[in-house]
Amino acid sequence: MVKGPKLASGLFSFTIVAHSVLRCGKFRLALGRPLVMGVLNVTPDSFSDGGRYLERSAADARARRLVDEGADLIDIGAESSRPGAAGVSLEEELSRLMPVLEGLRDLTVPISVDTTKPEVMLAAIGAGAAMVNDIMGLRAPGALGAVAASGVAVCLMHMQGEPRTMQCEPRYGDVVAEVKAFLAERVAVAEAAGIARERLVIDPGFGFGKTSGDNFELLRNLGRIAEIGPPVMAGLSRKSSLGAIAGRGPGERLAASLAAALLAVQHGARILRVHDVRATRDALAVLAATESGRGEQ
Ligand code: 9MG
Repeated sequence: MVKGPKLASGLFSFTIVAHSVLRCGKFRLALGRPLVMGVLNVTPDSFSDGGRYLERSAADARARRLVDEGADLIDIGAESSRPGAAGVSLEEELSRLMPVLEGLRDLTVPISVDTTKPEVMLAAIGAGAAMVNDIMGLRAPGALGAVAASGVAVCLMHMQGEPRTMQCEPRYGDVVAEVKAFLAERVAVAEAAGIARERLVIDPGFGFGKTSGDNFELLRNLGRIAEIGPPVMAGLSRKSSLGAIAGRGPGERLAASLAAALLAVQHGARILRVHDVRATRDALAVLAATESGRGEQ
């Protein structure tokens, strides 16, 4: 039930809205309000928090802090996907990720694993991960099969090229139409492989083989991506397009990230992938109060 505008009688109108649910392993996440996914990189070289959480104890403490701050999910990545990053071996990725995952089995929110490797997906699901966040949209051979039989959620993201070279010369005719067509095709492929729609999330992949202009064009047109059906995830937090607009380095992009997060929700995003969970929850609370009229009480 959603509170609507005040009527002439002084009473409020109410509308019954059927909100969808994201199936995430043993979890069911209601999508009635925007969800916040907290980022945890157990890498030496991620663009924002690289090197800070390589120690298992530091990663563990960070994940629990993100939950305390209000994260609905935690996304753990053990291979950097920042522009220019080279891939890591399967062994290296597993050795960074698995001890952290094992230590977080008791976490009260779903853990998503940011990986493109089917072997990592399988190991992570075995260790309790409830979601796979794949910047390649399950295009690696074996990736569809690795997740299909499980009940985990999957984020299918768009990327032009690969992290090492993707920002060299991104080029589109119509970025929104091309990203939309790609994601619609990946949703169809995932469903045909047996991954139910209630397990799917789509993501235009801000910064992944896109110019700053492409990113803002996508943000402005997120509603067209949402027309595909599954909930849309937006990951703009601390990214360089925001730094370029605000003239700030990665550690100074909080205000720009919050602005982008609210704009993403207003244009149709249902999940925000962010570094600053508490601040994002506060910003979302202001948006929710504005939209529901709760601020009047
Ligand atoms: C891993 N990673 C980094 N940025 C991302 C984004 O914008 N979306 C998703 N799904 N994953 C991301």
